[in-house]
Amino acid sequence: MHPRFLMLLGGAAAAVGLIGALTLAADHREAPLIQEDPIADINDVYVFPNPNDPEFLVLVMTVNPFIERDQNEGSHFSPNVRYTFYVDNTGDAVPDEFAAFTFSNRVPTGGLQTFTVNLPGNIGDVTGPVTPPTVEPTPNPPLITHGPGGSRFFCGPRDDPFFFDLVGFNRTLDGTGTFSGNDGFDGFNVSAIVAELPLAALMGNGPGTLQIWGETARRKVTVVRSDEGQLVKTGGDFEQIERMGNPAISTALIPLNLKDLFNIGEPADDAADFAGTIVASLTALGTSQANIDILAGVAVPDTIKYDPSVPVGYPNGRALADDVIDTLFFFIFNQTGVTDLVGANDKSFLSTFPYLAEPHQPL
Ligand SMILES: [Ca+2]
Ligand SMILES: [Ca+2]
Ligand SMILES: [Ca+2]
Ligand SMILES: [Ca+2]
Repeated sequence: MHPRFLMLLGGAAAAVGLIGALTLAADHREAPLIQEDPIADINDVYVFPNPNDPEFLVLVMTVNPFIERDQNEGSHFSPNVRYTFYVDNTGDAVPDEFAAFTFSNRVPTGGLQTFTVNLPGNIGDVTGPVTPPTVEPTPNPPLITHGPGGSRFFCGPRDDPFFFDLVGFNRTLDGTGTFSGNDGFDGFNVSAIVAELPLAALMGNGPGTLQIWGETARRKVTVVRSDEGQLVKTGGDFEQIERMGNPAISTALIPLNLKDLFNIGEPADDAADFAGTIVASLTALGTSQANIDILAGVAVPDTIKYDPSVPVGYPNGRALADDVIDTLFFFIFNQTGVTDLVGANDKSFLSTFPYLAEPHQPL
């Protein structure tokens, strides 16, 4: 274990290995290529039941990390990127259902950007408006689109629900400080996609535990000159940019030279392609075999597992308020009580759709 973490533990644990270049945010800017592509950068994926009606499951994907309150106008979605939730209900980490969001071009005259999402079960599409950002002190109210079967959708700017003492973590690694409990994500916004879907439409006839992950993909575009001498854009297939299930797995446990590869991988291949790497990272951190086994069950494949018959709480699903980093620390550091001292988001979550707190606004 990194000597600085030994200090945090009062030197109680045995020291082995090094954290090395370990960095940690949930999944914000975690890999070299995605750092240059914030509009397709998945920060986090959340899976939790509607707190007022467990027959509905809420799926959240946040992108566009670290939007400052004065830069809210940057909160939008790319018309060239597809944002997808995949759902496996047969236990093989191969998708059985999906909900894929695509977006219109932004209208320069102030019209609303729109989204289109297919409904799981292949029963059609829903289109609705993206909630626009505003520079006013009060955010625009969330525009909620209702679909068949009680489904609901929101796309737009929100407070980043992730919380973690990122500076304290890096100072710990550098040997210049420790956790101070300051939320490094305090005051930042993200672009959020929230889908609430009937649980029955996702469950199929499988074993009762869902596996869910997010993916971004961009359409390959070719620009050619037509016979008339005009430039014509032709759309090709979608190419995967990033995928994400669990918080911090790629960020913390996949080495830098493999992060881009991990992002274009498929969960069904994770056991073959990345389990050895993840185990080696945990071993280097000093994680015991018993805790490695627990974390492997969470992170390989990199999907969020959710059994609706058990109360939600990471790693069973992931609710907005779950202190996922402390949960991961609990197992990584052998259940010794390492904490970043940040236990909650800087804003209160809503008890009603779209659940995420409203965005921070210019003062
Ligand atoms: Ca990411
Ligand atoms: Ca499947
Ligand atoms: Ca926040
Ligand atoms: Ca924490």
